[in-house]
Amino acid sequence: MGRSMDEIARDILRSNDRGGYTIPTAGLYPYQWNWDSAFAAWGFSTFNPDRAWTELERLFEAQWDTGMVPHIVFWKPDPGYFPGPEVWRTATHPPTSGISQPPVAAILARLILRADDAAGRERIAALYPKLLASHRWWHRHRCSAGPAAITHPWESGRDNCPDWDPGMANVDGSRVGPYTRRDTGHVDASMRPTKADYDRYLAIVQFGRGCGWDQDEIVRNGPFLMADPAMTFILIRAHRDLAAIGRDLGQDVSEIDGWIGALTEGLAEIWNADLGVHDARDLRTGAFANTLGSGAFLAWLSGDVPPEVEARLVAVWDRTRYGIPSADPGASNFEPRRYWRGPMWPVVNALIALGLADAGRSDLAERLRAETAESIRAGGFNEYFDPMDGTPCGGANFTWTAAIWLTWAGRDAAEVA
Ligand code: 9WN
Repeated sequence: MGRSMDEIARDILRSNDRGGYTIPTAGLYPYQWNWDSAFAAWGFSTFNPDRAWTELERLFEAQWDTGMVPHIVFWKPDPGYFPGPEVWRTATHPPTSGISQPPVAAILARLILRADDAAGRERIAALYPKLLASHRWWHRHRCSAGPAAITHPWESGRDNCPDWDPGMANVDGSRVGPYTRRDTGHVDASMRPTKADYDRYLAIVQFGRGCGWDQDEIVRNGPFLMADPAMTFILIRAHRDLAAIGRDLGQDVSEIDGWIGALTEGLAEIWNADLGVHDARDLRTGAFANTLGSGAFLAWLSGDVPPEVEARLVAVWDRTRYGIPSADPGASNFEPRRYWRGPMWPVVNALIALGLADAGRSDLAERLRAETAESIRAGGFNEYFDPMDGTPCGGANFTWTAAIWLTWAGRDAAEVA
């Protein structure tokens, strides 16, 4: 008899384990990534709670003195990935990148704790001040415009989605000098960001490196600064979860409550009245991206979604066969297999479903779970999928797809509730 999907998923987590931290997938992504690791922890919590906490602890070992949790931790050199530590040059130990990634750690830590409170009591008490420092960093360095902003498309975790096109148009990528990409040696180039994207990604890194990763300077004068609805929704939800954890630990959480209030007010800055949803906005020019993709669907994470907004979102979802697309299939720039310019990402669906379930939309949450599960069952534990025909894309044996299978997609409705 063959192995069950659950067994395969657990094996993927174990085989991507590099000794306390988990890589997203062998070859393409050989280091520890910030939000991938938090999802890995959630996955581990279904069969090894101790290992789940270790994953988060390793990630926070790389936290900067400023509170920032970097987006990549370069624990061991690996020539298979570009740009590596020699490009970022952060002067930290361990070497890391110089930007962050969506702060899902508090959201997932709370779920991990809920699953096995006894196993997590001491671990969360030790982690709490570090989580608090990272949230304070987000408030201090990324939220001064009201909503949460990103200083590099990689910071959003949704690298080349159309949301960043207006900000990327301001970036001069013509002077970055020669370099060799590694991603296209692992995955078909047609599924990856373009060379023009990479030139600009590197120009933004070069600016950060040039100012010694001074975050005030990067926000003030860096080549790219965009407000991100997805990050704003995630951060509101993460603040709420952190406050709940803090209250349980007997802490005063009024500072966190203040951040939640400020961010919620900040949402008004990214309301695109023409589109009728929250939308990415270039903070240098004020221009909206005018895109409707999975970022807008994360609204459910931060609270209830009015019926007219829900109708607009669901109309986009109805254009696909397999889950929520990273960009609207009805838009002329939709590319169903090019990374974040259209594909469906199981891990993002899992986050959206958390919001849907909490908002009492278990019908939509179950539809999303079933469509995600169907694509993974048919195609394997890939990084992402073509939302129109379910073709598995990107890296195989992917950690976060295995993790969300074990915690969500592979559970039926009764278990998930
Ligand atoms: C840059 C690891 C990461 C994810 C991101 C995803 C992709 C990296 C890349 O892979 O980004 O951070 O090189 O393309 O976009 O969400 O965390 O899985």
